[in-house]
Amino acid sequence: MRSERTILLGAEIGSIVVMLLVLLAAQPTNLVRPMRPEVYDVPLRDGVASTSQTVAEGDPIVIGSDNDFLVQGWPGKGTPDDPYVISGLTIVSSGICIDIRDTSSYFAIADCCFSAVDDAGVGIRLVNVTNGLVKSVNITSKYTAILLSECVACTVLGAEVSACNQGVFLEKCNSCTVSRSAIHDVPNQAIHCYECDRITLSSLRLTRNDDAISLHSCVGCTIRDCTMRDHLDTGAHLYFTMNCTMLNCSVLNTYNMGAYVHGSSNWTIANCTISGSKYHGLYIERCFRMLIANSTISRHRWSGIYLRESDNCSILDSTIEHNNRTGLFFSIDSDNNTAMGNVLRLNLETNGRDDGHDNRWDDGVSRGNSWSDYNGSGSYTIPGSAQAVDHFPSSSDGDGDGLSDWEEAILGSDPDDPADPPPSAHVLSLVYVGGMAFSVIGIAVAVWRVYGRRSSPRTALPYLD
Ligand SMILES: [Ca+2]
Ligand SMILES: [Ca+2]
Repeated sequence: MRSERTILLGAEIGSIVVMLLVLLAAQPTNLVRPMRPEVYDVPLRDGVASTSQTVAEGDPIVIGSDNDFLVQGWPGKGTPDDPYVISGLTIVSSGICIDIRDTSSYFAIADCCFSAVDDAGVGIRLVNVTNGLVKSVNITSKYTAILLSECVACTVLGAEVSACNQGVFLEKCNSCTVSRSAIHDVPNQAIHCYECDRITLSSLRLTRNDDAISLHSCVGCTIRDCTMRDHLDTGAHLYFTMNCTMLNCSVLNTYNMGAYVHGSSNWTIANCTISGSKYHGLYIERCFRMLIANSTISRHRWSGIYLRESDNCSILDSTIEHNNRTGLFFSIDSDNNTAMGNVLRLNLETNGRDDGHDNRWDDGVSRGNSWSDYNGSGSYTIPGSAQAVDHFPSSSDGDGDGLSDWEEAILGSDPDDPADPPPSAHVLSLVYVGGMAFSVIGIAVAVWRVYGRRSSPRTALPYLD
């Protein structure tokens, strides 16, 4: 293949120069226009399937300029509608299997397999590349599977990476995407972004790596619809990053923390499930203006959400349950944070703790949090040196059977089992609810007598239903 390209170079250099001039004249002014949509249409990788290639092994490919695509005879025109295509190759090499730098032509590396016999080298390296697409590749036993450096508008789609030392590494990249890919059994980061801007990581299945996703000194990135599980260290490791979002992600069974956020600000973490880590679920340290919303943080060996030296953060409408230590902890020097609309239940040591200053556990009007250890009357004082108070607490009911978690704790039934309460507990609960109703009616009558008909007594009437 290499020798044919050399002959091509010798025989057709003149016409290539002419073609190149025509091509340059035809280059679109918008260098980051996406390729035609069907180019991106690949199935979601689930970490099991592999691309099957039957082509012969080839030599590494080196492209050092746009001109090299032409010189080496790759099909295509380098445009969004007709990108250069490097496809159907299997390359086994200790070096860099495909090495492309300093190009802005549109190209696709598709349906290829890259590996090494000695776990060395890089599968695909793109340096100073704009408009590159890596699609449906299988990379095993390389030191680094895919390396993008100083790239713009490049996409990795449908990659399967396994048994490499490092998965996909982006440094100083802008507006690049890694999507619909599976990375597993990588003893370092599956995805690592360093000094990147507006990177999108979506629909990734990341399993049995060290860290699943690591962002360091990044801005404006999105992590969406990703599953990170069975990690040797941390699921999402977010270090000095700003203005980023993590949406609809699951982080499960990590050996260290589910997510570790340090020195970062203006993050939104929403609709996420972080569960089953051997340390804290979500550890937020020296951060500002973090928003955690509509998420489930559960079953961690230590605390569910732990803020340290972090200010102006909001934890809203989340379920924080079954953690071995504290459910939600505003620890030392964590000030002006807000926790509201959360369900804090069955955390072994305590549901909440506040050792900071000026943190709010309600909206000051009507909305606080639901607690499994709230008995249904009065306010709820959060343990800790702040002596913070939820002025509008409610009782949580994890299984939705109408008995609060607190009542179930008294009755001895299982607050997570909707089949509860058992018959004996039913009797007890009837006695309990009946007694409460009796008290409520008595109070209501007394209040009515004192304040007259226009006063509407606030009662626990739902218990009578
Ligand atoms: Ca219940
Ligand atoms: Ca129950």
